[in-house]
Amino acid sequence: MTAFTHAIVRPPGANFAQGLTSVDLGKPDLGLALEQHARYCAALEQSGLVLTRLPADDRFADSTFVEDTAIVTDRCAILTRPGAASRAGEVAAIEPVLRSEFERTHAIVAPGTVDGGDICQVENHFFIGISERTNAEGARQLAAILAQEGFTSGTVDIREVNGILHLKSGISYLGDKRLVLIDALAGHAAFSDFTIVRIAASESYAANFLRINESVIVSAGFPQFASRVRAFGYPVVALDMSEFRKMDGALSCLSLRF
Ligand code: CIR
Repeated sequence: MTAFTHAIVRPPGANFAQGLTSVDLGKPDLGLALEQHARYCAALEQSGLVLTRLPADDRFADSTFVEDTAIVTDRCAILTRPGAASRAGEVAAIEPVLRSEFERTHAIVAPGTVDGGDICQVENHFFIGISERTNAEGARQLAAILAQEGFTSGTVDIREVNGILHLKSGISYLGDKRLVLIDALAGHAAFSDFTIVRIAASESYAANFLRINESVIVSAGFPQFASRVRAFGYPVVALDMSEFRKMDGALSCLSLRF
């Protein structure tokens, strides 16, 4: 399992509620979102990570979802080119930080688009989701960069999978060869080498979680999944993500971990 020592985070800004969303869960409460973000940062620190805390950036309503702007690995960082026009400027805003933290950076270029939320790392392999945000050309460029850095990769087309924005809305790696998947992805040939942990349809939001060093950080409110993770022997930390969920966000979206 990849060991993590650092994470980059950015709190939501004053216009957080004006960001993109495809769900109908009401407007987020900024005060509560900031509290939830603070608890998220504390949980990352308790898992052993040193945080780089960027200031809120009111130019971009979705900029708290820093995960989409880059793919960070133990060898390099890859700047993405987000698929939503309103988010394009977020990459330039984070680029200086990534250039200072990483010796080597690469970038996805037009006409490729990639959102970091579509990229799921499992040891030295990357699953690349083709979605409404990540196109085939972006996936091709990313696969070539990853190969150059000594990683393998493969694509998973999620355009026909209902209810998920990004690949990682439906899949996370628990470690020890266990992949947690929503039902719609469980039969995909790309995952046949893994022990599949299926997530109940009623708990599908919980499919996005964070395994950080020894801990597993899950979204609060999904007791079946939390008890399964505990039964595997991992310590579980549950965080309320209600305000980020209203904007299509989940645990992984709020940080870049390396
Ligand atoms: C968006 O639609 O781009 C944001 N409102 C949510 C992004 C969530 N990011 C992620 O899953 N990595």
